[in-house]
Amino acid sequence: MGTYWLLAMFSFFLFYGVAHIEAFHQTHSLNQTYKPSFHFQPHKNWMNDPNGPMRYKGLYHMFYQHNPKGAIWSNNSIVWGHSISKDLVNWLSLQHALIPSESYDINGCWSGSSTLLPNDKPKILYTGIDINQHQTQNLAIPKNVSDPLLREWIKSPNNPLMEPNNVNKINATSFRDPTTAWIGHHDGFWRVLIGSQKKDKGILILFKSKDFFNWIQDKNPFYSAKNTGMWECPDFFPVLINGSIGLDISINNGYGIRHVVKVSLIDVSHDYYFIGTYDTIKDVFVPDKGFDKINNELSLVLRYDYGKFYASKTFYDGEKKRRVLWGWINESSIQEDDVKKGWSGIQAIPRTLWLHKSGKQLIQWPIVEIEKLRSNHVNLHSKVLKGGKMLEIFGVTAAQADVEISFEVKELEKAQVLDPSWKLDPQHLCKENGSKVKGVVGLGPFGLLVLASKDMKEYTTIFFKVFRGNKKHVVLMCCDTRRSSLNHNNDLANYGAFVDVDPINEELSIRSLITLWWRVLGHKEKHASQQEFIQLWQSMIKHTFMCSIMEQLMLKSRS
Ligand code: DQQ
Repeated sequence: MGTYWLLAMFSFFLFYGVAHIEAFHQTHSLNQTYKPSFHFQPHKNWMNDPNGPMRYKGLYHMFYQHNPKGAIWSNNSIVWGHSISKDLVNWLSLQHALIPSESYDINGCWSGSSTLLPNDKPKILYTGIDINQHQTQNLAIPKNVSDPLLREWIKSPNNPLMEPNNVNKINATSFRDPTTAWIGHHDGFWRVLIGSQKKDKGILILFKSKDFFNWIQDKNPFYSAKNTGMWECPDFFPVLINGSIGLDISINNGYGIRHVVKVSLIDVSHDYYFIGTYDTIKDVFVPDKGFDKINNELSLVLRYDYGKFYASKTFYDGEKKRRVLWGWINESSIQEDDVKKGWSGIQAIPRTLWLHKSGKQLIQWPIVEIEKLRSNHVNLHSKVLKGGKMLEIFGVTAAQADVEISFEVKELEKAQVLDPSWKLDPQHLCKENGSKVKGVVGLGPFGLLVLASKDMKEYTTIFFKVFRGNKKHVVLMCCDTRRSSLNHNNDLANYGAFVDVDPINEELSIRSLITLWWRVLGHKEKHASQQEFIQLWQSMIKHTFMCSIMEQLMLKSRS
């Protein structure tokens, strides 16, 4: 069996710190390709956005954008794949829920959402690409609501329900991805948001309906911002000011509730969110801090994730009273390699989502069910890490590991002073302070090397660096994939963000979920066929996408 190495590293700076690590791992003896083993994905072929997740009659449903004909994106054959699960971890794949069949969706059934109407009546709203390549919004309902698997879906004879025309002047190729609908308790109207753009202004268009069939466009956009381009896959939901319990979208306003809008910006491929107020009378969203009006500085807006994570969507899990977040992680390989390995795209491990007690950001944490996968506990307590040294974590040789590590940092006075302009480009700062960069000064980098090959030619680095800011210390967190693969055709980016932790009073913690098939690296690697190599590289890179900055930040902010 191949061996992976997990190392705690402390490079290029001499001082003492203390690390505590906990890891749980599991091996699989299945002789499969090197796909991730616990991330949601179809058996084969292309997958992108998560669509219409929900819980219905005791089962979780997951729909997704899928090309059943191949491992790359297709302009005219995207369907809604469909799977069900009892625990959000183990999935059973069902027949496709929606396939292109009518003039209004013949070129693709694109993203959308599900809404549970009163008395447990699920409905899907989705975008169809019509014969003219225009984007239309359509309804589908289950053929048999007493089937908990909801295997068959019927498209409404009233479709399309919303479409661009000469009167509304909606941009016909930028009108897509309906949100889950919610009901206004003061007027009984259903409401839904559709992502759009007008020139370079991103827009959320609001439509209202009494009966879910006839939808009228509201005169005001629900929210918009200049110079942001097309807003894809919007999401809108309430959060509690105090507590981690999730709320149904139709809760409307009330004491102790804030609202969140999330938009996926096609121009930069990132998901941005805003915490704000939903004005139910004017039917608009007012963010506490929106896109910066003056210089439109996107880096100042909150993101769910600072790695690869796009087109995300949440749903309310009424059974467990939580809001769960799904997000798509795209491949980093070139298309030729995706075709060879026969698949492309995974969903990130689902995360529970709630408002931080400061009210200024959201908290995310992998769903608790993931912990059921833990076995073979490995513990390492209070090790002193000296500058420039690496500490191997023995006992974690499996390709799946759930790692939690905390660093207690000493000698904080040695932290380098932060130039305020650096705050705007943490990614660049991560590159400059990477683990193998010569001449790095200050406090760090220190962190984890994961999936390290024995000869140390390949590894992925997740590290912190502490700076001295104006009034307090500032912590940079990075995930560097530049050495994750020897194949330089892959996208070997490095990711980074400043995280809101105080290194004086808190430990710096990371949780890292590694979920590959088991049989790679070490001796095996040297004799792998080209096909196996491609898969190996993929799998390695895949891990780093799970090195989500936000997930790792959670470990401390959660408490
Ligand atoms: N993907 C879908 C669109 C959406 C985009 C098409 C976002 O509906 O805007 O597969 O990744």
